[in-house]
Amino acid sequence: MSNYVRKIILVGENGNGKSLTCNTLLGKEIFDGSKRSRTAGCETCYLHTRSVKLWVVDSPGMFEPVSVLAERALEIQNAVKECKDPHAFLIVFKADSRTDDRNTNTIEMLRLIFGEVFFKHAIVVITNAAKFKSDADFQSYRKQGKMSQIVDLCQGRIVRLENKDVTPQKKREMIDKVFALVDNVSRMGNFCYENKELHCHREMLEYHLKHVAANMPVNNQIEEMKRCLRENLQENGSDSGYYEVAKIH
Ligand SMILES: Nc1nc2c(ncn2[C@@H]2O[C@H](COP(=O)(O)OP(=O)(O)OP(=O)(O)O)[C@@H](O)[C@H]2O)c(=O)[nH]1
Ligand SMILES: [Mg+2]
Repeated sequence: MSNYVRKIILVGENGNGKSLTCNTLLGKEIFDGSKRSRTAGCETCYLHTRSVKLWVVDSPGMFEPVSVLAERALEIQNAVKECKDPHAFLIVFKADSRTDDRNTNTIEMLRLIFGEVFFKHAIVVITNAAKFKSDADFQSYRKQGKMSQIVDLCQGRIVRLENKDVTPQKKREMIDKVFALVDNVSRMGNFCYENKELHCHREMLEYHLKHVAANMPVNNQIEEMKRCLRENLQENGSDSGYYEVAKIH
């Protein structure tokens, strides 16, 4: 067996099924995905069996508490401290998903937390896949509204996953699809996420946490953070066109 350990970080909005997806990938009930539980900080699990070497990081939901987004964002960024050189990020959405605006905000937050390079390693995962009545139903979901732009941003990588009530064989097939995408994005472990400007993102989030007004609407917080990050990156001598190129609206 090779030394390749798949390193995967799960991110996304609250309650979309990150913790249960971790459990599905691990094949074990490690993380609490019960109805009332909310993941509060990053949690890691390393699995080493005869056939699988896997490192999974579960992260807290993106928009809770909503009062100051930067607080959660800093916690989510800790995932790359806990799991250095990750191969892939799974952006978790769910089949009966929310409005386009929420999806767009998720993407903007991920860009603010991890930088544009994040999307080179990102895979869209849609949980609650049993809700799709057919393949055509899934195809129309992935083509609707902002979802198609998000999938394009992730270079077409999308997979559906049902974390409950599926046969072991079906579950195995879904897991294999996720792993195949992880292997593809990481070129069998030879290509890892790295962002030399991550400190600019962290400084911006720390600044925002200290200075943002507690009741500022989410969209205004995001705009404010983008402005601040642009300044930080420019001061750091980074590519100044960064945010103009990256927008998905
Ligand atoms: N039917 C079904 N329910 C799911 C699926 N995935 C998650 N759930 C349910 O959705 C709820 C939230 O799942 P979690 O895994 O805790 O979601 P999370 O993204 O970790 O939530 P936070 O930690 O709060 O951000 C739980 O009640 C799960 O049982 C799925 O594929 N199918
Ligand atoms: Mg969770």
